[in-house]
Amino acid sequence: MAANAIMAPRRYIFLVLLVFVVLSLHFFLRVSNMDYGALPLKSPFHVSSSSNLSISSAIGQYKPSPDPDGRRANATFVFLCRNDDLDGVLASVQSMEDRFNRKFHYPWVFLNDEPFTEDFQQRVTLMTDSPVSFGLIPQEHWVQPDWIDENRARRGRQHLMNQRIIYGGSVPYRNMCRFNSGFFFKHPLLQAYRYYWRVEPSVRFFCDLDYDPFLYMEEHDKIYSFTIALEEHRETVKTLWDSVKEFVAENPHLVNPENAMDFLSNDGGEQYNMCHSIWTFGAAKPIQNSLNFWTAKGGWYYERWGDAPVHSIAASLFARKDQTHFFRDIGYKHDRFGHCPGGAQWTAGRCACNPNDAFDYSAGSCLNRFEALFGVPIQ
Ligand SMILES: Nc1nc2c(ncn2[C@@H]2O[C@H](COP(=O)(O)OP(=O)(O)OP(=O)(O)O)[C@@H](O)[C@H]2O)c(=O)[nH]1
Ligand SMILES: *[C@@H]1O[C@H](CO)[C@@H](O)[C@H](O)[C@H]1NC(C)=O
Ligand SMILES: *[C@@H]1O[C@H](CO)[C@@H](O)[C@H](O)[C@H]1NC(C)=O
Repeated sequence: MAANAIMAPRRYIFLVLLVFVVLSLHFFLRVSNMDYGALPLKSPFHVSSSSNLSISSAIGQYKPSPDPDGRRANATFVFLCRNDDLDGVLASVQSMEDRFNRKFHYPWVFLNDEPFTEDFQQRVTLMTDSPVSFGLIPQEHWVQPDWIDENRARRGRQHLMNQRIIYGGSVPYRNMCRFNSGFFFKHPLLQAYRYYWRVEPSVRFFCDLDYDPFLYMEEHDKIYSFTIALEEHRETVKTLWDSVKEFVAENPHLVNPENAMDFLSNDGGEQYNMCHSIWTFGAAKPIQNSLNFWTAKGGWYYERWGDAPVHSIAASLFARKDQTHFFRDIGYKHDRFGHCPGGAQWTAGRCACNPNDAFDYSAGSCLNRFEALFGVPIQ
């Protein structure tokens, strides 16, 4: 296990610099106090430190927030990926920088279950003048735990393969889902932040974003947000809802009285309707209290629970419904799912997408159920 950080304060407004120095120190102390193993790093960006962690300065300068009052959210991008994902990673980072972050300068955190190569780090760092850090995920946050009954897990994988469910037979995909569900925010590089904007390889951001969605989240007390809401493959979450009911029965006080149960269930909570949203922004809060419970169920391995249903369910039940936000103005494409704003938002954002191509109200989308929470009639 190891983690390494490359942080990038150089010069600029004294305050920003100071905050950054303090933050860097904080990271450094926090990280170097951990019992992590050595990670060989020979990148030209790296300066050896006294511990087994290497800290270095990224190229470029740290710039102030474009907010008139200089406000900035306590937030970062988080990008889980493999070395082989490099091309898609560069495309995503460039798209984000072009449409949003070249003005806002939020930091980037890249995480991997294997050490990032020097080539990877160098080429990614070139895409941005914001601070960039690369971290290694501790084994215990990634691999299938020993207590999982492998025979049962194998039967589960075989079952989903027989049903031809995507990633049905994949263990790494399950590791990824478990990590994304409840472990990513435990990484030392992410502990310093409250909000995360999750980015994946080969995604595209279609529209200019001229305001700060992180600040929007913070100022409006949002804790979860999305651009795409859809139905899950039923077979992958067979026992998920029973687990939810069990947890709720044991912890009724954690359920928010103003919850979004009607997004998840068409019958008041008896059955799960498979609706979930793919989280874009999130805070760790909704999932934290229930994480040990989910973990103990082993559903990530015995079935193929996705991180999106787990996050959506936690946010929908443990937070107020108005703490989940649909970013209608963020044009986004991930695989075959896309969201494109319409009308004035499309024009204002100079969006490079066709509003008619949006998945929003197609079959399999759950956006209408989300909007119904706020009184919009289901179409
Ligand atoms: N480091 C690492 N990252 C992974 C691994 N598997 C998946 N990821 C990352 O996890 C994210 C999602 O994985 P994908 O394989 O792209 O899954 P997808 O088809 O996009 O599926 P969804 O995101 O669930 O819709 C991407 O950011 C991947 O780069 C892995 O084994 N190791
Ligand atoms: C640093 O790494 C070396 C070699 O792997 C190891 O022997 C040593 O215990 C590590 N030190 C710390 C502080 O982790
Ligand atoms: C940002 O949020 C993290 C996690 O909640 C917290 O530990 C940290 O103190 C916050 N930082 C600032 C500058 O508010």
